[in-house]
Amino acid sequence: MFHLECIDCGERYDPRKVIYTCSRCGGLLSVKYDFSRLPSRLDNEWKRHPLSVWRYKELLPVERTELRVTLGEGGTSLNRCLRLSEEVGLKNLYVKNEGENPTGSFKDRGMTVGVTKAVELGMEKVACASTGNTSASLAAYAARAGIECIVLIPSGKVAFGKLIQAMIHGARVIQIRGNFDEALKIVRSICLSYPIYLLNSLNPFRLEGQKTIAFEIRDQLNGEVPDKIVVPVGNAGNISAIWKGFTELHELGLIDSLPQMIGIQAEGAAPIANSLKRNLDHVEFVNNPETIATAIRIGSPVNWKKAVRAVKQSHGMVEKVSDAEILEAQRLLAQKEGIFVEPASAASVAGLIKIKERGLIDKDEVVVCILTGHGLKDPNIIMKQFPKPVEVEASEEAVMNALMPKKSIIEAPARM
Ligand code: AN7
Repeated sequence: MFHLECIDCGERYDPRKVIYTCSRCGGLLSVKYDFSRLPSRLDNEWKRHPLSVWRYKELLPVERTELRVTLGEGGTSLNRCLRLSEEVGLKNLYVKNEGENPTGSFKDRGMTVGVTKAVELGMEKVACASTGNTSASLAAYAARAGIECIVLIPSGKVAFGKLIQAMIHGARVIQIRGNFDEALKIVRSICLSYPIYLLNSLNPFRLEGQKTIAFEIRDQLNGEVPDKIVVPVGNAGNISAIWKGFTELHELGLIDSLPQMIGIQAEGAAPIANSLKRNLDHVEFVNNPETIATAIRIGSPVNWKKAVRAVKQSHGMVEKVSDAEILEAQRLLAQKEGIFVEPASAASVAGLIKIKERGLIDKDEVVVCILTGHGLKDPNIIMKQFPKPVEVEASEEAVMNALMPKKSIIEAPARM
C-alpha cells in the first residue's frame, strides 16, 4: 500500500526497513501510497470519524492501526479572527491552534504516527534532538507506549515548560553544550549505530502525521482551499508535511486547487529565507542561529530541500521577522483573539503582517496561519516583558484605588 522513496534519485525502499535517508545518494525519503488501492469513497469514510489525525488512517503509513499509540491528537480548532483581521487589513484570516494538542504542539501529530511506527518496527528505544517541543512530545508518546526515550537538547536554550515536560514523562534528557544542529548530528549518528529509533523530522513517517493539518483545514473549511498557508519554519519539516498533505488531496481529486506555502523564519535563524532571496539553488546554513523564538533557533534545517520545493511548487515564499515583531504578534494574538501561543508560533502572524504591509497579499485572500505551540510552554518570555501585577491591601477600597487612580484602566499601557 505504501513505500519509501528518495526525493532525489527515486530509489524505493521497503517501509519495514529502519532507514532515514537514501542509502544510494543520501537524499531525503518520502512516503508514497498506491492511490489505486484506496477505498473509492474516502471522503465518506472520513466523515464517519471525528476530526483527528487518525481520521485519515488510509493515508497514514501504518499497517497495524490497532497498535496505535494515541493521546487524542489533532482535531484542533480553526478560528476565524475578526479582530486580528482588522488589525492586519485582511478579511478572511484564520488561525489553526495546534497548541490544543495533548502536549501543546503540532509535534503530537507526528509522534502519534512516529511512535506507533517504532512499536510496529519492534523498536524499544526512541530518540530525538530538540529545541523543546519535539522532546516534550516524544517523551509523552514513548511513556504511553512503554518504551525508553532519549532526548538531546541545547543547554540553556529550551523553554522551561518544554524541559519539564520531557522530565516528568521520564525521558533521559541530555543537555549538550552546543546548539540544536549539533545535537541532531550526534543523535543521528547514535541512531545509526545502536538499535534506537530516530524521531526527528528526518523520519519520513513522522511527517505523515503532520500532513493531517492540511486534511483538517480542508474539512474545516468544507472543501475550500485557502489561498495562503503561513507556517513558522525551523527544521522545515512541518511546511513540507503540510504541502504534501495538500498535494495528496489534489492528486486524489478531493480539492481542486492548491494553496501557496509561506514559511516564516526568525531573522537570526533564517537560512532558507536568506538563500531564497539570493536566488541560490541550495540553502546556506547559519552557524550560530539566535532568536528569542527558541523553538525555531535552527541554522541547518535538514528538510530544506523538501521545504524549498514546497515553496517553489506552490509559488509561495519564505520571509523573516525580527524578535520584536514576533513578540508584538504574540501580544496581538493574545489580546485581540484570546489565543496564547509561544514566540515561534507568533512568527507566522508576524510574517503575515509583514507580507501584507509589502502588498504581497490581497485583502480578500483566505489565509490560514498555523499556530504551532502553546504559550504556556515559555512563561519566562512573558515575565521579561510585563511588569509584575500591582499588589495592594486586601480591601475593596485598595482594589478600586488600584483600578482607577487618576487615569481610567482603559488607557493602561498593557491593554491593546
Ligand atoms: C512551536 O522541537 O524543531 O520547521 O525540536 O516547536 O518543522 O522544524 C521545533 C520546531 C515551529 C518549526 N513552531 O517546525 C523541536 C523543533 C514550533 C516548534 C517549529 C517548531 P519545523
